[in-house]
Amino acid sequence: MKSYDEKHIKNIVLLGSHGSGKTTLAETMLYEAGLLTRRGRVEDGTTVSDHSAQERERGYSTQCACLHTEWRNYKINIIDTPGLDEFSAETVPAIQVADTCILVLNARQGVEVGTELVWEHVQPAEKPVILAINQLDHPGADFDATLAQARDLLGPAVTVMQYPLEQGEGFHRIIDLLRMTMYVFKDEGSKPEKQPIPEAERERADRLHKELVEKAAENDERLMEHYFDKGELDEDEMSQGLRAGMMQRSCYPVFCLSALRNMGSGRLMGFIDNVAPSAMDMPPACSDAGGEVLCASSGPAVVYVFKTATEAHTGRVNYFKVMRGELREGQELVNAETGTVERIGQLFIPEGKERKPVDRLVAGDIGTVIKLKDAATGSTLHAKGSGVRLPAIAFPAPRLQRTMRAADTKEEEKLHSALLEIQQEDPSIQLRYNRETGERVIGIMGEIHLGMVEWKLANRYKLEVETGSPKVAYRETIRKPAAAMHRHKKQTGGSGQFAEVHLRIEPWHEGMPAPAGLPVRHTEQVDLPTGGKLVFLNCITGGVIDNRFMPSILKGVMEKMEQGPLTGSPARDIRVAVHDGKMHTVDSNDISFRIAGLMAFREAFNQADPLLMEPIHEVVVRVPEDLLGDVMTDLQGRRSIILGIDGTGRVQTIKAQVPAAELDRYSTRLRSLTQGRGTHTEVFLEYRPVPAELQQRLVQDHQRQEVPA
Ligand SMILES: Nc1nc2c(ncn2[C@@H]2O[C@H](COP(=O)(O)OP(=O)(O)OP(=O)(O)O)[C@@H](O)[C@H]2O)c(=O)[nH]1
Ligand SMILES: [Mg+2]
Repeated sequence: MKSYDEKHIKNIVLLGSHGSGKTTLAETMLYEAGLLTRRGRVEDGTTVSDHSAQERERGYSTQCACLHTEWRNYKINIIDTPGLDEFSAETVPAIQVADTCILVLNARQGVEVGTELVWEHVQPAEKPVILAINQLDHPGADFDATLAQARDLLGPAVTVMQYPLEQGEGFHRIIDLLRMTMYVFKDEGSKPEKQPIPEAERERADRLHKELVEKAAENDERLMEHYFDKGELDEDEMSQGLRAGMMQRSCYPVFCLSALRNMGSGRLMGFIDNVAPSAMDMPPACSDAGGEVLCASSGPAVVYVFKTATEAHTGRVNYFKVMRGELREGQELVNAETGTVERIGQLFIPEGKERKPVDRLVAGDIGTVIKLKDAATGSTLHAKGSGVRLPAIAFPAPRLQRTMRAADTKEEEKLHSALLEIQQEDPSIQLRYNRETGERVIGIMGEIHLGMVEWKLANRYKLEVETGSPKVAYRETIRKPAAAMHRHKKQTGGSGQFAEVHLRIEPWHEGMPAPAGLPVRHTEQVDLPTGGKLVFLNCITGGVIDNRFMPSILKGVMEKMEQGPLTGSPARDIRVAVHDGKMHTVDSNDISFRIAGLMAFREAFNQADPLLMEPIHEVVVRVPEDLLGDVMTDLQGRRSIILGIDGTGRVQTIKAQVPAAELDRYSTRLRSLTQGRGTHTEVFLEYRPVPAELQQRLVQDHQRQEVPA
């Protein structure tokens, strides 16, 4: 393979909703570039990009794949990403290393939920964007509607470069407004014939061409003057103006395609080759410290890891972009996060599942290396002494929480380390141990994502796991003051126990006045580990209880608050005033007062109109407008409060507040309600009282569990 410098490398990422045709387009690009003599098909599992066993089994992409072509004087690195939102941990980092984003729209579906979600990842990256309206050969294709929806979502920067003369089965001609020519494709596609624009189309094509010239001119003053002088711009001038517009993101060129029938992809490649910016044209990356990392082969090396995979027989494989400098085998780089010194082994360039050895990689290029010690997705590796660290990647929050444990308890340790390794590949996975419920909880993006994790555990680590619904994190508190006393007495020979505690409890709130009629000798404010406050007052007079036993009483109270009297859920926001008691000179000790404190608190709690509270989540659901009704009905059946509905084009967004207890596996339900076209996010909002009848049922369930059968 020829060697390319940073001026002649272009990195493009294919983005778009599930099934929009990205993998088919990538395959067609390789074919157009002459790297394939035959195009594979997604359905047959024969594409270069969808190479993993899982992808072949499922018939869609589950991870990003790196390919490359040589097109005229450029090396074009192509990153094909999975459209399913559950795999956005693969997509987000790929956007970081791309120079241009190709947003593929399915002309059948127009702007989809998946398109909106991808767009939310593209926007903050501030990268040039090209729109590819694909599947124009499909009977349901509607170019104008798709274009209008794209304008709704992306705004006036949407710039028409081409339009199809027909759509559906008969699709085979494209009017190109930059070259003012008509491309006519034979059935099998590939190299089109160029023909003059038919008379019947002249008026429309001229009008759109004029709009395009003005769009190109507006991005560059010199061009604008030229345009005012001559009233026209030639193709090169327009290309300059369009590139400037792409860099300023005031211009998103729109191309027409049928990737499946290989119509239009050659022209798109040509545009990428002529107009899209190279790695070197891109603005410098910003380091954490605010420094600039210019894409140039001179300067100390900086490498950014955007993908990590674990392969059988090879182990860890890191995919990276050289952000600055050059990389050679044997070089030593420092991991900016961990400080680990990594010795770079054999360098490769990725080609789907294959990789080709190379002896050096220049700035702007994409490569892989195996067996690094602890480089993970999002890691920055830099030359010793240069201390550059690129910003960490913000991965989307998990949408599904499941408990996970090894089917064989002896394998818990093994499961723990296997999950940590899988998390290195896929940082969108969240792992936590819930001390309150004693559960390991894994946060994933959805059922398919969970299936991928289980597949890796079973196939790579030979681990069988059991998953379940995490317990809802209820909280308990009280609604009115109450008082109780408890005498703990055990004086049946040997060391006795004696303690008597009288206490008063009240609902606590910030700024509440001191308790009436009680002298407060000492106040202890406790921020409870499970949230909320305990305010513990020593109101003892006359030394009826020695100060040294107050911490014991507090311990007892906290023990009971940890597992509240109602359902064993943590209690919060209570003020306890210990105002009287008795002690015994010999038999009073720590344990006696702990028990007396615990019991007195429990008795008072049960008389204080105890309340069970449940976590309420703020939920944002995105659905195609034609499915809004079903999704609303389902949501209304979950004790939700609908805050509002709004939307752009065909995607509607519902904002609601829903009890967490009603959201178990909601992402799964939504997937089936919307055939995978809807998605949601949820964040904890606050605690609210549980409805009385539900409280009763939960308390009874708890009591049933408490009383051994
Ligand atoms: N008619 C028609 N079908 C197409 C075209 N492009 C892709 N398809 C079909 O659409 C389906 C999805 O294509 P993919 O290339 O897997 O789509 P994708 O965007 O990679 O999907 P994800 O990997 O899930 O993100 C396949 O059945 C393709 O054959 C096209 O231009 N026309
Ligand atoms: Mg795909």
